[in-house]
Amino acid sequence: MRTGKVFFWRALPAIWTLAFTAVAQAGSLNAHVTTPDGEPLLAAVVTATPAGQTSIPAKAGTKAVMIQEGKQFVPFVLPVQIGTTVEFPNHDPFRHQVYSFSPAKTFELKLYGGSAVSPVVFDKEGIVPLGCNIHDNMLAYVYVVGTPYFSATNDTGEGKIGQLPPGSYTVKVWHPNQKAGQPDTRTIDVTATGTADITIPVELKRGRTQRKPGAVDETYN
Ligand SMILES: [Cu+2]
Repeated sequence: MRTGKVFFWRALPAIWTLAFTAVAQAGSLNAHVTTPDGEPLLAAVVTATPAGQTSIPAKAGTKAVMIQEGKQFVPFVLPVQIGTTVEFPNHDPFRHQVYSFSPAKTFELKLYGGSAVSPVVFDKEGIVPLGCNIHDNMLAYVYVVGTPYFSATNDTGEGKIGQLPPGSYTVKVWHPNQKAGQPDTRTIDVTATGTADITIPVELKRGRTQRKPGAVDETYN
């Protein structure tokens, strides 16, 4: 017993070194996205792109899910990395017919219920607004990004990105109701152990409010 204790204390520095080596390879980014008035902005997408890189494709087999439930898409904004396969399960007891006319991905799913529908591969960066031919109020966005480092903000406006290898990154924020033409990128340096904490104000289009998930946004037409 005594020997075991002595061994533990002697080994302690080595244990600490191992623990820190394991976690010290990556930093993180904690972005706070707000309106110009300081209100937290939910459903904004924060991306961090390593300096000098563009259009990094997702690993083969990367999947994401856009649900239809209560005549709504869930989530309202789904960020995915280029090359991701998205499934569109219908949790409602009636059918939906999902489509997009966007240049980044034009598609139309046949009228379907349950999971009886083919997944869609998003192979081009950009904004893909989704609609339903049966329910005009249904609206959501797939936002296709060219980096593995992204996050959608929660209801406190926070977008957290972990596992960032040390280096320089271009940070960008996007929101569907964002006013055009505002400077929306900045450069940050991520260290091996640190968290980069930044606040990004986003101006919304005139008359547009931020949409709460689960509510129909009457201001968006
Ligand atoms: Cu529908």
